[in-house]
Amino acid sequence: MAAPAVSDEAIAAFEEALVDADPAGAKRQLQALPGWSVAQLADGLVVPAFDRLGGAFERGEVALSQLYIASRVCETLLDELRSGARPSDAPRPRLGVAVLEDHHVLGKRILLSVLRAAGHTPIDLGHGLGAEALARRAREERLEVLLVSVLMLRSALRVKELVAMLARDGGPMLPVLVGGAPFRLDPKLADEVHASGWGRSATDALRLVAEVVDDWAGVP
Ligand code: B12
Repeated sequence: MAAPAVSDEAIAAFEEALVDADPAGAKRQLQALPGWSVAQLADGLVVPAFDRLGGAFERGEVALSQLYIASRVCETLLDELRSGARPSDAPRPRLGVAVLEDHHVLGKRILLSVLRAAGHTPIDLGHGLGAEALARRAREERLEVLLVSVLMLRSALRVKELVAMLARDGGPMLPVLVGGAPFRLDPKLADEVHASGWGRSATDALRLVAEVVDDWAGVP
């Protein structure tokens, strides 16, 4: 379900608490939205606050160290919210989630939480992996869908290399789904790097996985 709108004031207050490295203040903002899922909090509060922080960083108003601390505070809070979802008995595709090249891990953590809450058992392949290493891990893990998160344009462009490597291996092509800031900023980018699909939010990942799995089931 899409996140209801959060006021600009609430987003600004959450951002301020993160910049001030004030976990209690940040938690108060999350608690002001009782009953919200991790996906809804991500879309409504976390991503907008970090987009604002990214702008402030570009303008030189916040330091890299503040971004780092802000992410750590947020990671801890989101971990506390993790639902106790148990894997479902329904057959599920083998999913892998990774951050290609860069070290921005918050989106991957949210993605993992949302997939788990929906009954999937995704494999966390880590972050900072090069295209070759990731292609190898994907094959070793016999993945059926690979979800790649990237936050830097340079890393996003590497998806093309990753897809080419997977295609070179022969066998059925592994669907590669992508997401992260570069794809949100340029919706044509996913096609340019030959991704099988892209999503704006972690909730989109659920729809995309269902779509690619359906497409595969339709292949004779
Ligand atoms: C926090 C942050 C950091 C933190 C990261 C800490 C951590 N543990 O993750 C730290 C301080 C380490 C950092 C470092 C750097 N950063 Co930084 N960072 C950010 C910032 C502000 C927020 C990123 C974030 O966490 N957003 C919140 C998460 C939840 O959002 P998300 O990842 O987009 O995920 C959501 C969706 O996109 C989606 N999604 C994500 N993945 C996927 C995948 C699939 C398949 C699907 C369907 C959906 C999906 O679901 C998520 C939930 O809704 C961004 C600005 C921005 N607007 O993104 C800059 C930004 C990404 N960083 C940037 C830069 C330049 C750097 C550094 C190079 C800075 C430096 N001088 O060293 C380093 C590079 C580090 C590296 N090699 O990776 C630039 C990149 C510019 C570019 N053109 O590439 C940005 C855009 C800031 C800017 N405006 O300049 N950064």
